[in-house]
Amino acid sequence: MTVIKTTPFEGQKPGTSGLRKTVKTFTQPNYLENFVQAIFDCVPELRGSLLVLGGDGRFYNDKAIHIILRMAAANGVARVLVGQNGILSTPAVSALIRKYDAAGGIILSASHNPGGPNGDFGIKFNSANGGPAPESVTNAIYARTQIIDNYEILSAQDVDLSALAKTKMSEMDIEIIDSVRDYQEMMEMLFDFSAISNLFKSGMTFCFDAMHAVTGPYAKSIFGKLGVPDTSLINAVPLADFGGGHPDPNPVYAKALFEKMFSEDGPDFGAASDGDGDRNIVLGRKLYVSPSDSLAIIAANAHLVPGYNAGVKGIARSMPTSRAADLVAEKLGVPYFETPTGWKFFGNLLDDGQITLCGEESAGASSDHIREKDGLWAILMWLNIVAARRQSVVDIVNAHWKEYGRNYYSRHDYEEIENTKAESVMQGLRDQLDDLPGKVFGAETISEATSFTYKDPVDGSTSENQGLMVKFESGSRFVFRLSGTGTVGATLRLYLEKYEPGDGKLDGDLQETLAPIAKIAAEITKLNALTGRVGPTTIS
Ligand code: G16
Repeated sequence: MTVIKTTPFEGQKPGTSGLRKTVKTFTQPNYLENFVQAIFDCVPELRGSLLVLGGDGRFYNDKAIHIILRMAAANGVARVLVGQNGILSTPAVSALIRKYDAAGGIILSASHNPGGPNGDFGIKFNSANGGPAPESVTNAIYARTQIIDNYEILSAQDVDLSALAKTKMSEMDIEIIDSVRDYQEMMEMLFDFSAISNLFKSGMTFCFDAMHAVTGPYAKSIFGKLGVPDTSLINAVPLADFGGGHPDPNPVYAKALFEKMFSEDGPDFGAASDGDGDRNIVLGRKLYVSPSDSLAIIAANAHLVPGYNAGVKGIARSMPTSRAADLVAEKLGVPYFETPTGWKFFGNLLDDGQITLCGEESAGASSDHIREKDGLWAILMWLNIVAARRQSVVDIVNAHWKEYGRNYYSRHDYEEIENTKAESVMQGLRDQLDDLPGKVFGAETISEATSFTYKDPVDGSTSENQGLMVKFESGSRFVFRLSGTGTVGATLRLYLEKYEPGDGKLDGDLQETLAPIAKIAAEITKLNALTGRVGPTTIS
């Protein structure tokens, strides 16, 4: 074991989901090592315990795994489960931590950010409950990185990650495990695989886009078992640079899938997942189900699925996610919660048994089966609901809107703008919050304008400055927030929502319907002038 002297790097503060930086930043000597040592220093429970380790297969994944294994051995970890070829999706890591009572897991991923030598890399630590480390832990890790002066590492040969085998590195046991098996077993427990495979037997056409990211092998195995032909799975081979694309399942980056689904003879059911397999989107013929609606529809139909036939205890959504799921919770008579953006904020509610389902506008949904969002789980949930209701995705969405009303919803992203410009938009709005209520803009009157603060109902901790929200008397609203996952400049997100009751106009054009709210948001914040942009870079 060698103790290497090091000096702190600035900016090793985990964002919305772990530390994400460019590959160039991560591959500087000692950069990864400092952060990993900070994890071992701040989570002493890892000494003598089990650690789960894997990533989404992006560039630098394997090299980072070899470094972390040598550091884990030097820091007294007893045993490590590593996904074959270093591959584990984020939900699979969460499931493994829980199943094998690990003290935690390290996931190497920058999620939906692009990969390759000129792309991004990332590292996240998940705690013993399987979920992203809470802010108390990530803050401690950051503080440690700012004073770190050495790290511990073993001199050892690289382990063969390609063969399923047990081996040792000094005193530490290492097991290279099948990346898919445990996760698939869990899915087979939760869902009615025979009902879903009957759907495919009866001729339902399907397309899943793995975006050359981690879910390729999971999809091949799980959908293969359901009788889906390989030709229905596109971009299913994980590549270190995701084939040059952004593994972000949205209309811009999953263009091939959207074109297929919106074509004249497109498939009945479309879906995609992201870099590390925690996000999902679902599409019907010529219909993209917004993630906010997806959560609501899953919640309204969960009782039809074997793993959830006991009913839903409660539902949580992140603040910028639409209120569609709240309406379902109200009807079911169960509690619902509004949390800040970031999966870690659902952890306490799930651990405390207050909620069964949770989700976010950023293409994330999951349940209490693990402590991460879970892309393939959400897609299987939809398939099971389609099988149980014997209705298409399009019919299910339309029936839902008729029953609950439609929350028209869209997110406008202003990407890679200068930090100072993004901050001036936020500060400008923050300064006006007290004066906005009562102001009239065309047909809309502002009823409330706040900076979102969350008080965790389980541990009482408070998280401030979690986005700026402006609500109207009509029930419409807009939210501004700065992304916590980007690596270049700032990304300003504008979330737009307008509610239309079930007997109102449910088939309006999404962007046209939301245009008046977008216009008010731009007017109040002087958005175009302050950002120097004429419009958003991505609309989803
Ligand atoms: C991460 C978190 C999500 C969160 C999203 C928001 O997603 O895990 O809980 O909703 O970031 O991103 P931003 O801060 O850019 O709006 P992922 O899939 O990138 O890990």
